[in-house]
Amino acid sequence: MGRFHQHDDDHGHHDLDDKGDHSGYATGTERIEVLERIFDENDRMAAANRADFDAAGVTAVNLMSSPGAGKTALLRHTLERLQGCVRVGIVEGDIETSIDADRLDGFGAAVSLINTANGFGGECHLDAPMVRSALPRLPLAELDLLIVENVGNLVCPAEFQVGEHRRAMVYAITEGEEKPLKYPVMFRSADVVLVNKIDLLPHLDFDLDAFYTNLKAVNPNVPVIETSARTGQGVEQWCDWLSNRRHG
Ligand SMILES: Nc1nc2c(ncn2[C@@H]2O[C@H](COP(=O)(O)OP(=O)(O)OP(=O)(O)O)[C@@H](O)[C@H]2O)c(=O)[nH]1
Ligand SMILES: [Mg+2]
Ligand SMILES: [Zn+2]
Repeated sequence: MGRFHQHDDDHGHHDLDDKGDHSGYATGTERIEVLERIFDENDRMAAANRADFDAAGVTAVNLMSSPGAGKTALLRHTLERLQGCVRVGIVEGDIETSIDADRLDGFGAAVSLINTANGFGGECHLDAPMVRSALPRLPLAELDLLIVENVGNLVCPAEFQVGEHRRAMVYAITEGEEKPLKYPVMFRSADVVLVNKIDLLPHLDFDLDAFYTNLKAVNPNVPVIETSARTGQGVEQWCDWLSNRRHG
């Protein structure tokens, strides 16, 4: 039984004297207050991060997706393409391992790794304090663009600002057409959606038109770029999108 266990009695109220496995969230109101406090603190830290990015002339992009949609694979192409013209920093968020940080090494970008299992309770998303903890390892003043690869997760990353100016979402066509309807929060909050693994289209029973209809239902005007980390399709357009969002 978890934190929100309710007694199955005919009074329909919590027995506050019962220690049981309750952990203090006796009423819905208290729970909302706790959540509001967490989000308030996060928003304050996100504002501090954004102020640091602005002071350094850095545009920050929060890159989010389900696990395995292709964030790191696309970032490898991105760094390769931008190398020499845009000074890029990466905050790489993972629960454990430096696998993705290692994959982004060697393209001239400064990479700062956050493992959430290392001091952040193994969280399944990045929040503003975590990103803040990664900033001292980056030469912010020497960067134009900071890309935060969030933890692979289609739900809670979208609930936490990390100080980004823009949000980019990678969606892979292997995930199913209905995902914008079932998991609307991230799709709704995205400033651009990369429709990735487009090279697999001939091999799948995937209805691209149905996906676009569903995406439009939750985020009508979001720009879309069809991409493939296999063939490099769409990477140029994506890099243009990133470059146009850089500060002067
Ligand atoms: N065919 C094809 N495979 C892709 C494409 N993009 C990524 N992949 C493959 O999909 C797998 C996952 O890609 P990653 O780049 O690790 O995905 P990710 O979103 O960074 O994953 P997490 O960081 O674990 O959330 C890898 O095996 C990639 O090679 C694509 O456009 N086409
Ligand atoms: Mg990755
Ligand atoms: Zn989470």
